[in-house]
Amino acid sequence: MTLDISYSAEVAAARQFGAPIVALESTIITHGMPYPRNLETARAVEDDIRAAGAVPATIAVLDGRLHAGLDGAQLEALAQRSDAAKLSRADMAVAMARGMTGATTVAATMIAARAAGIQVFATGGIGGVHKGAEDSFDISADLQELAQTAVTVVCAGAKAILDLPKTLEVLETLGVPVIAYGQDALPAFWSRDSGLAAPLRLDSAAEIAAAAQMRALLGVPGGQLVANPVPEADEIPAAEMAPVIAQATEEAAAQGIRAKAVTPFLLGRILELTGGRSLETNIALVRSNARLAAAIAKEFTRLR
Ligand code: PSU
Ligand code: MN
Repeated sequence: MTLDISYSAEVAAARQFGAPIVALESTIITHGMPYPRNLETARAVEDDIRAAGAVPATIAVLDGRLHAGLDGAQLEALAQRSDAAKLSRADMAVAMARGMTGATTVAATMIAARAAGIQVFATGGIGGVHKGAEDSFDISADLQELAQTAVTVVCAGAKAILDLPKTLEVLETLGVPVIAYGQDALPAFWSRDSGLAAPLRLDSAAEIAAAAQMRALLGVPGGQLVANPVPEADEIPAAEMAPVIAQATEEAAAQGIRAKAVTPFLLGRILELTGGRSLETNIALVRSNARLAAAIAKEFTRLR
């Protein structure tokens, strides 16, 4: 048995001609944003990548088949269904064996991207160490995946709902390069500045692609995390987000929200508490990350 990936027509053509490809995750569609903004955003992000001269490959498991690139109808069906599973490293293979439909997290999308030969992937924010992890042990599988799987992940920083200092410590322990793009501070998803210094900084897509190449040449496994600050016009300052995040986090604890449900719950509550403003910022930052990822994908094709 071999892994049979279903490629969309544009991704199949890009693979054939060696054109730049950017992978996209789908949990942000099914569990990160409400319908219909999730669908509009997924389409806009794909168009941003095309406009930047690369090909988008949205990753998902549909009826047990791993897809790299969804057509319009598949994307719409996924965005509309409320029963899609949230698949990470632990569950993707089981979902495929059972013929299930599910969206891929950052970790699962990295696995799929590597299997499809795609070197770069854009998302909003990765998972990390949750606040209170000393009691809950809630640390996203995304962090381990970055240590193992050679894909460059472009995000806007770890989501600010997390314990960012602890997330940085774990990434350092795992040997994951955390690279702020164009600034010294680590961005914090909705905000440009987390108040923490980023361990590394690069200022061009070419350097980011070259660093991935060097890592591979050194024989070091794993990927790299690029933290691209949300555009200034779209940011919500960290001081404004802090009380909202604190309230949502308290509610999650009071309601006994656990495991995979934590991140979707927090994002949903923060959307309500900000009157929808956090969603607009989330959309803007994903689109900005997609444009940077396309530039990096083009540099990867130059290095080949
Ligand atoms: N970025 C967003 N919205 C999201 C996510 C990322 O803007 O919903 C998803 C990603 O799929 C990421 C997941 O892998 O949240 C993290 O979930 P957890 O904390 O359960 O590992
Ligand atoms: Mn978790």
